[in-house]
Amino acid sequence: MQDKNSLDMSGLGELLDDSTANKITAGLVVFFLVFLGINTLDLVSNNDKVRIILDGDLEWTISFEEEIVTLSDSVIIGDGDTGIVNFMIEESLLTEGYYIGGFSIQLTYGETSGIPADPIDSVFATLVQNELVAKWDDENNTKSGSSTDGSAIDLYLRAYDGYDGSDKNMTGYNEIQVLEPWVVAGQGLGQLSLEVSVETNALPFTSDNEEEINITVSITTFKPTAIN
Ligand SMILES: [Ca+2]
Repeated sequence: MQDKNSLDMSGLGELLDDSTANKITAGLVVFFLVFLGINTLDLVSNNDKVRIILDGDLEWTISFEEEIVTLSDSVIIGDGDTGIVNFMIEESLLTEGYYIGGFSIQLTYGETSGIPADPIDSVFATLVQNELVAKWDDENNTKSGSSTDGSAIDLYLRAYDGYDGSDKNMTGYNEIQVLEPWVVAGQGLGQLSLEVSVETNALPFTSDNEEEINITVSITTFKPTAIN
């Protein structure tokens, strides 16, 4: 009677000894080499893309759509007096998706005494630094000005860090990341406060003791868009 185990063993031994086993092994090795090769090629061809994604250096252009929101007021200030004119800058002034870039403030006046040949008065204006969220120390600011000839006084206050309206080149992973510096909420909000003084100039024996000042605040608002 033949041993069943020895039969199986001989069969296994045959398989192992046989070149078939070597062929299978060689086949597997070739398969893995090809597999590895394909993946290596794939990695090499994708290397640039992979590197760009990992380094986050996709190039983006941020452009800005602007909307100007205008507020105005007028104030009558006596000779030698200083008045305060306030403008509340609230989120409700803004179109959804817009941020405040900065404030251009213009003060204008004429001679309102009604006295013929009454010389024009002098006006002085200063932006009062307060809790309003702005770049108070920005080099582009003009926080005070004066006029002695009736010409307009132009002031400027930057609200948003780095915003000047021109396109910006950014690098980053995606749109959300590159837009991040341009969607900071709360910039420019608060009370915009102006100190305005008047010194009248009058003809002898006439009374010119006040002047009316018109103030226009143009708020530059912007909506950023990223394109790559
Ligand atoms: Ca005058």
